[in-house]
Formats: sequence, C-alpha cells, structure tokens
Amino acid sequence: MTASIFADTPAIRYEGPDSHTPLAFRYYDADRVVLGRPMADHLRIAVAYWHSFCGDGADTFGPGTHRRPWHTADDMAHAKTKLHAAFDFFERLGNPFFCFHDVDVCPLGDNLTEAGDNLFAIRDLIGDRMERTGTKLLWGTANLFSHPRYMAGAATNPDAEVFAYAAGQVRNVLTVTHQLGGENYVLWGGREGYDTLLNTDMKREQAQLARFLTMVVEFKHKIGFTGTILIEPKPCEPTKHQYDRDAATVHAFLRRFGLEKEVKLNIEANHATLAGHDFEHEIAYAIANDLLGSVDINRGDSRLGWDTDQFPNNVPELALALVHIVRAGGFATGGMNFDAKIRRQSTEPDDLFHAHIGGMDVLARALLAAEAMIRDGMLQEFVDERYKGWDQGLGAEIMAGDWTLDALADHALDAGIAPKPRSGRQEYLENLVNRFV
Ligand code: XLS
Ligand code: CA
Ligand code: CA
Repeated sequence: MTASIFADTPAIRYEGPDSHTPLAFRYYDADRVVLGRPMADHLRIAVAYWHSFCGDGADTFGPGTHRRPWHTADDMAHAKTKLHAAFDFFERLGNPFFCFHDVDVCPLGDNLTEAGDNLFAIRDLIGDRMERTGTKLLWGTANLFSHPRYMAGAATNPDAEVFAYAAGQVRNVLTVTHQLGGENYVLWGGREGYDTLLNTDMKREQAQLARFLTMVVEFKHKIGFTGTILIEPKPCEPTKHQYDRDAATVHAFLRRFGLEKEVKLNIEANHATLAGHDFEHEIAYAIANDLLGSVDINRGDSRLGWDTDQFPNNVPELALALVHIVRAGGFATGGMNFDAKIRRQSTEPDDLFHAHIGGMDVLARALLAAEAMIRDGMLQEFVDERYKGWDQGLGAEIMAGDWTLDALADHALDAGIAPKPRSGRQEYLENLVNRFV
C-alpha cells in the first residue's frame, strides 16, 4: 500500500491563541468544559465525506483541480483507497463524527444488486476503521439526486418504478447506517420539486413525498433504528423550487401528514440564507417547534447567492445561533456537519486541514462567546422582562382561554387608556452582543 496523502501531517493539537503553528487549534479544545460539558460534546463536529474526499474542485465551467489518487477510477479498489485516506484524515483532525452518502463510499453499479453488494462490502471496512480511530457516524444518507434516473425527482418522480428504486437505495443505506451505529439518517430532497409547473402535478408529488417519508419511518422502526430521521430544507438548486423549502414549510408538511413526532430537521446555514433567512432564524424556528435535529455548518457568499458551501467564518453570527442551541439543551442525536468544500484553487491535501481547523476554531470561538452571553444573562433577562405581562395577570388569563374577544374588547374600553409603546431597544441589545463577540 502506498503512503497516505496525509502522512506528512501530524495529529492536530490544541496550542492556544498565541500558537504560531499553522496546523494547530487555537480555540478548539475538545475537553475544555463549557457550561458543564466538554466543548466536543456541545459541537459534535462531523466531516462531510463528499466534499472533502469525493469533490475534486470541478465546477460548471471547468474540470477538477484537486488530483487525488482515488479520483482516477470509480471502482471498489479506488473506493477503498479513498476510505483509508478519509480515516487517515479523521485520525489526524480528531473530529468525533463523519457523514456520508452511499455514492460517496462506493460505486453504485448498474443496478440495486450491485449497489447493495458494494455498500455492504465497504461497510465492514468502514466499521473497522471507525473502531480503530474512534470516529462515529453522525448520519448516513442515500444520494437520490445525481443519477439521471432521478432527474425528475425520486419520491416525487412521475414514474413509480423510480420511487421503488429510491426505496431500494434507502433500505440499503438506512440499514448500513443502523449497523454502523449512526445517530441520524438524513433525507435531502434535491430534486423533490420542479423545474416547471407545465409538466408537474404538485398535489400528487406532495402526496408521494409524504408516502415515501412514512415508509422510511416505518422501516426505521422495523429494523430498530433508534436514531433520528432528518429532513434537510433547501429552497431551490438544483430544482427551481424544492418542496422542502425552509423549516416552516417542512413543519407544515410534517404536520399535514402526521409525521411531526417522527422527523426532525437538519438545518444548513447556506440553505437558510438561500431561502432568504438568517441561519439563526431557521435554528430559532426549529427550536420553537421542537424540530431541531442537526446542523450543516457552512456559509454562502453574499455576492454570489448560490450554494457555495464554504467553511464557516463568521463568529458573531454563529455565536447567536449557538446561544439558541445551548439554551435549548444542545443537540440530542445531532451535531455540526461541515457540509463545506475547499475552493477550486485550494489544491493541496493540507488545504483540507486548514479548512477544517479554521471551521472548528470558528465554532469554538462562537461557543465561548455564547457561553459568555448566557452566563452574563442580560440578553435573556431583557426578553423575559419584555414578555413578563404574559406570565401572570391579563396575559396569562388570555393564554389560558379565560377571555373572549368580546369580553376583552370591553376590558380595553373600560380601561379607557391606550397602552404606551415601549422601546424594543435593538441598538442597546446589539451593543450588548458586541461586548462578547
Ligand atoms: C446539498 C445538500 C446535500 C445534503 C446531503 O445542497 O446540502 O449535500 O446535505 O444530501
Ligand atoms: Ca447539506
Ligand atoms: Ca449546501
């Protein structure tokens, strides 16, 4: 066996903010206790197999620029080389988790038999390296969007045989995810949407999507998978419109089909901004509706406006999102998956280390800022004070259903005075946040 392309990189260590070592953590200190638990347990960081080991820097205007030894052919031998390289990387980075699609770890062949044979064969090798490195599986997923058979969707395809083929792929990957001790299973509906309504029966397609999801949930219970099924919202790209547009849209869909207790969300930062939301908004919505599952942590580019999947680098934004997550009790089965790719011009294997170290340090700084804000308590106190009229007296009675509209209107009439506006103090609060980030 030839030496790993990561052989020259020693294990990455925490050296503190003053370190001059390029490949070292300055803030990510796995064991440092933050609000009662180790940093690593708050963040539950995962490396995305597809971007870091399958992606080669290709874009719509040009071919790949990252030449890795396993990119030369799509067969099992190359899949194994790639797998060893991936785990050599995990071993050095020290990420507790990784995530994969079926198609990332092995070729899917010409039919489901070949896909299954390859996946179950590579599973043993994955399991072996997981055991030796201690890296765990955050989630698995089936790629139901790249192959031409899925060009009109998987579950929402006009052809029921395509739906059946997708079921075959999900059965394989959910089974393998379960066998590898995966903590979640993700469904991202990349082509579950449409390019034009001229050829689309939206009502049918939504019903098909719900049927598929229901079958996935039933199968999960049948095999005893105790992890969480997650839907990952995204508004568009590659389709013009994706049905799982954003957290609120998926929430409505789940409730309509009675799946809201079974399925949670995998919120991706770059998808949130594509949907016209802040990442923090999607997190807050998911938490408010008991739907937070996991997070794909990355960023877009505000000038480009598509899914650039860059590594995160905005501490203030992430700190606010983490305040919500930590206050809500943190992740249960979820974590923070770097669904992010190095840029096309970042061609060297060690660029992968720079990217992940940077992302982990940014998350660590954001977590420490969140800790400081939570400990300080002034943000929360302000909000509590702002809404305290709903904890007792009239507000509490209204919420308990003690008042009709009529009676309340009379109450306002009798009171005779109009309530006085109170400042929302946005700038004061922004200044408060700036003390911590
Ligand atoms: C694409 C999605 C995809 C999912 C997994 O935009 O982010 O990578 O996370 O299929
Ligand atoms: Ca994603
Ligand atoms: Ca993305």
